[in-house]
Amino acid sequence: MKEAERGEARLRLEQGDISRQQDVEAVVNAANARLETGGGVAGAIHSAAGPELAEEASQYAPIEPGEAVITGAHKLPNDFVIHCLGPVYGRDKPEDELLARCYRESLRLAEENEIERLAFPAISTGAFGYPKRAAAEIALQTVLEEMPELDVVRLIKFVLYSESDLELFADVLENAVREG
Ligand code: AR6
Repeated sequence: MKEAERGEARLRLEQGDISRQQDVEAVVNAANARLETGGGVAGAIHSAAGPELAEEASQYAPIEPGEAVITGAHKLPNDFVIHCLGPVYGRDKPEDELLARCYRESLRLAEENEIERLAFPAISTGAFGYPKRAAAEIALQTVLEEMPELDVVRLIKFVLYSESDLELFADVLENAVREG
């Protein structure tokens, strides 16, 4: 299952590169605490946005696991970047709560900034080592729970990098919707 609805909001799973999303006002960055460029999502977002992104973000650094901050998107085809620091698996605890907080905080910032459409990557599932299925369960459950409460956000995309990650998220979404 690649789509679900709750209240007036729609959730959609796609395969792609988070730094090339034309149809959303905000993209979420799987950030590091210093809000600098890095590998994976952060590397793609910072290199597409240009050095002004790190310059703007530096005023908010360092951030804590589970925390999110918002900046402009500079050369990206979006208006905003929401930078969220996910937990490092096995180090930042309780990791499930910290990961859920990332998604909730990002949605809260989207609402505050009148963002109707945003895209998430699979936070913490790369360099930070969070097992993908467990991370997908938390990500999708948290977003599905929040969706009925949203006043502004209408579209939440998950942009997964590989076909196999897309299939994994689709399987987890089907189970989450079936279980209520
Ligand atoms: N678009 C969408 N997803 C991607 C992309 C992309 N361009 N590139 C990788 N992924 P990661 P984390 C997937 O490591 O685990 C950075 O160096 C990837 O396959 O980006 O939260 C930062 O500076 C994986 O499933 O984020 C931090 O230090 C997922 O995105 C640290 O890594 C997240 O992988 C953050 O680690």
